[in-house]
Amino acid sequence: MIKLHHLNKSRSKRIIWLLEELKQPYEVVSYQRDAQTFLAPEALKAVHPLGKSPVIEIDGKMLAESGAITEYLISKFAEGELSPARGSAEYADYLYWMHFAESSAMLPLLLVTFLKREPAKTEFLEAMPTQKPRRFWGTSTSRLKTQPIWLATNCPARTL
Ligand SMILES: N[C@@H](CCC(=O)N[C@@H](CS)C(=O)NCC(=O)O)C(=O)O
Repeated sequence: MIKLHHLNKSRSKRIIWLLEELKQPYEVVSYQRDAQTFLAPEALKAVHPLGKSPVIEIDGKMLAESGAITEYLISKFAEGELSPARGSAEYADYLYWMHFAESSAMLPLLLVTFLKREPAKTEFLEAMPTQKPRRFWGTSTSRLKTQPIWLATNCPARTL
């Protein structure tokens, strides 16, 4: 059964909506944000290098990134529904909006959210530019040492 590592007040809700829409059985493992910092608890670092949600366990692997999870679940379970035909003009739009949400749109939206908070509630932001990338690169490097083809096997796009 699919397992969803779900953080309260997070993008992970999108995955719950999608799993409901797809009528797939799933189990939720819940994590609560720290009341002061609003960050995820340490326990989430056991399933995601940066301690982020959503993460799903499916087909014997862990998959993070809400966009990747969405695309994977749709390609596996939607049977041609919920996305246009691959290669169609609509498919280009579908990809655009799927990626826009987490790239061009997300940073300004987050900045607006944080700038509205009192300074005392955004102190954790100062640590992020050093801690998160260090953790990300550490995890990526150790992954590359054991699995040089990191992104996927038989996938020319990995070289881009
Ligand atoms: N690009 C990732 C972002 C994941 C992400 O930042 N998740 C937030 C919740 S919306 C999180 O886990 N924040 C807790 C933290 O950074 O400690 C995705 O789309 O899944």
